[in-house]
Amino acid sequence: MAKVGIADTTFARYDMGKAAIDEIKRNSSVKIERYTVPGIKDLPVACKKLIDERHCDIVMALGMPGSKPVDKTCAHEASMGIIICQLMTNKHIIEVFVHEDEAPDGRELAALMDKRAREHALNVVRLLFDQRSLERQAGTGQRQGYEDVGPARI
Ligand code: RDL
Ligand code: RDL
Ligand code: RDL
Repeated sequence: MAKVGIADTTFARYDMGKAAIDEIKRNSSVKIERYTVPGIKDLPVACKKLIDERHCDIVMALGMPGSKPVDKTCAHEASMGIIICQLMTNKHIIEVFVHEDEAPDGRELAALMDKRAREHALNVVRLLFDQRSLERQAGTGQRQGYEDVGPARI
């Protein structure tokens, strides 16, 4: 049975890990391994351990960069680590970051975090079991959490 790793943080203001797990379970039968760490800079090694030690086939890295400049730097560093981990392990890590300042208030932030986590969870199921469905969506302006932008036309 395929195994999906869920790496998430206590820094985030919404439980995106729970939302992602719920969406994955609704749409597939896979085993889930969860690893919660304090913040986004701790995600790369959590992902690597999920792959190397807990034998996950694919991982989701869920986190919330704060709104201050230091948090944006932190997010960039975390992303670089997550990308390096993918190259080291040759496994996909779907990064689900929601920046705290993407939404005007806590209520909309929670809704955005829930929706982005669920939409990327579906991307994980597609990457595992139905890559052709992603191929069919190529060039269609998909977004996660927001409305899709749609294709540009000549
Ligand atoms: O290793 C412990 C911490 O350094 C680590 O958890 C950091 O990711 C925590 N952190 C910051 O130090 C910071 O300045 C976080 C943010 N900003 C942030 O915006 N989002 C986080 N963590 O999840
Ligand atoms: O791993 C899942 C996503 O994190 C990954 O697909 C990103 O490349 C998605 N993405 C962003 O998160 C973003 O902030 C993209 C852009 N911006 C972008 O400008 N163009 C993209 N993806 O193709
Ligand atoms: O143009 C508006 C948004 O698409 C843009 O701000 C994106 O960069 C928002 N975004 C992130 O900041 C991010 O860290 C997105 C993702 N991750 C993502 O995974 N998927 C998105 N947007 O559609």
